[in-house]
Amino acid sequence: MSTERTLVLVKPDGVARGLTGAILARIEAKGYTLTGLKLVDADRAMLEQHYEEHVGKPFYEPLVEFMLSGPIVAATVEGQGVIAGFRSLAGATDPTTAAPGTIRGDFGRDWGLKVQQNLVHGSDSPESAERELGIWFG
Ligand code: RTP
Ligand code: MG
Repeated sequence: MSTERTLVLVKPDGVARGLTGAILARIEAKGYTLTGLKLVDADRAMLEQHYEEHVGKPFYEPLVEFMLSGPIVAATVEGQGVIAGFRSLAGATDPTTAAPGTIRGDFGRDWGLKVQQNLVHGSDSPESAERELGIWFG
């Protein structure tokens, strides 16, 4: 497994609930390294690029609106196999079904249909990571 880098976002719900530190602590405890970190007020153009794969899906517009609703913490995270590794730490997309022990399983609330409020984002492939890091860290 090679050293990789990935984009992690603590979404507006995670920042608003004061969970940024707890989430970053799990990343560091796992042995991954934070190599970039900032608080960002995203704009629509960035989010349209970030979520381009989801354009046209029913959850797309509510997702973009949610990501505009407050500050986001953006992090560059490096480590062996960190792309899949962070997604394991994050857990399943829907916090109502994410396993205990994961970020979404432990901290995610049952938001009913508001699946977008799942605390974190992590890139899903090396190609996505490079593309997304370009958007958030330019
Ligand atoms: P992420 O990209 O945020 O790391 O999460 P993911 O890969 O687990 O989920 P993805 O399928 O890429 O979806 C991106 C984000 O869209 C919201 N979502 N809502 N049915 C729905 O209402 C729905 N499905 C997805 C979530 O915020 C998800 O993280
Ligand atoms: Mg995704």
